[in-house]
Amino acid sequence: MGGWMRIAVGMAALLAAVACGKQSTATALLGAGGVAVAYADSGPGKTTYTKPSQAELKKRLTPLQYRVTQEAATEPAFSGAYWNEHRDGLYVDVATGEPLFSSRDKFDSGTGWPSFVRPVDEGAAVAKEDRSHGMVRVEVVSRVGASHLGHVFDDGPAPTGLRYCINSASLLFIPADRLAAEGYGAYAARFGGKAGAAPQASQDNACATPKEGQKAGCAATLEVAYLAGGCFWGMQDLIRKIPGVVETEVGYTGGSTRNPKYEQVHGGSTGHAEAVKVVFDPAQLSYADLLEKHYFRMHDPTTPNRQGNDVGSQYRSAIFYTSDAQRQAAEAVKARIDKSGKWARKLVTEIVAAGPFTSAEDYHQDYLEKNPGGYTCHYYR
Ligand code: MHO
Repeated sequence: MGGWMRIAVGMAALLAAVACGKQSTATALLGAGGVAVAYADSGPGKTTYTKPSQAELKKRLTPLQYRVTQEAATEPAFSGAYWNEHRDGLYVDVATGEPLFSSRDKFDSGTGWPSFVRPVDEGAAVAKEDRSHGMVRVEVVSRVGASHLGHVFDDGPAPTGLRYCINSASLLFIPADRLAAEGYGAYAARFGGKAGAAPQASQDNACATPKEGQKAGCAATLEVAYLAGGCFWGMQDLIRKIPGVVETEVGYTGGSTRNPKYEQVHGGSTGHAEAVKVVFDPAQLSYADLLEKHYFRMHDPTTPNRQGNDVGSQYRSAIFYTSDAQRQAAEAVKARIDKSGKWARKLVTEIVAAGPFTSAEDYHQDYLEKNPGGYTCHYYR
């Protein structure tokens, strides 16, 4: 502990053009050539983190985790596991396990991405210049594994004024009471006692409210769709295979209770629909094509509260849009199919705004992969 050797690489060259248009604290994290500072590998706890090979990472990480940490993709806002995580604990690099951020530095930024005012240790996250997507931003990568984590902006709350805007998909959360068991015992002391007041979110948040003519700083490169069309086992099994789909997850949405369980949804009284959350790459697959070439063909969109033998509002046909562009595309596709005469009856598919999505129990995830030949009523028509 202590004695963190700080090796400044070159002189601190400050870049003028950043997302906020002024010389910023975030930019000051950068050093010459965009390589800020390197730190000797000594710190609390384990110090021997290594980056696994690409082949190993491909095996160990989910496709989304791989895309984000190794290829610098940005997950859709409000879609990840941790933007709404409020428990005490440590966030580590999902690729290497190296400690990155503490819940004690986390705040609700309103952006839909987990946000922190600083890394858990000085230098645990390293700043790099990023000129992709027509913006000049300060990218944040992990120190050992160089995993892409997100970006840092200078519109954060006290005490640092920084906002580390991080992808959930690059993180693994270790709850405070699991630290010792997971090999992070050296960090346990930091979570003793009551958590102090969380930093207050800044009102001037570049991601939530980009300035006129300015792209949103956190610019997601991936998009998320929430689709319901009957038993989610069969829906997920077909959607998973569509080129451009990065990740799927089954769950419940569109209901009136919080954190529903399968039995409650199956009873039909909560109003939830069995749905598939689809993270996809819009550069490979447009939302309209996802609907028109796949979703509307893999189920019968004309049977109210019913799909095959499954009857009940949890089996309704419904599209939960996450943006106005999605709403418009969904309405246009639905009208086009109605007009085409493909179906003898009118489409009954609901098009409604997305709300909370609760992941279904593990045994429902990828059910037909775990149970080949299991029940499904979905096929292309
Ligand atoms: N008919 C199936 C539907 C399951 S789906 C996950 C069953 O009742 O097992 O609702």
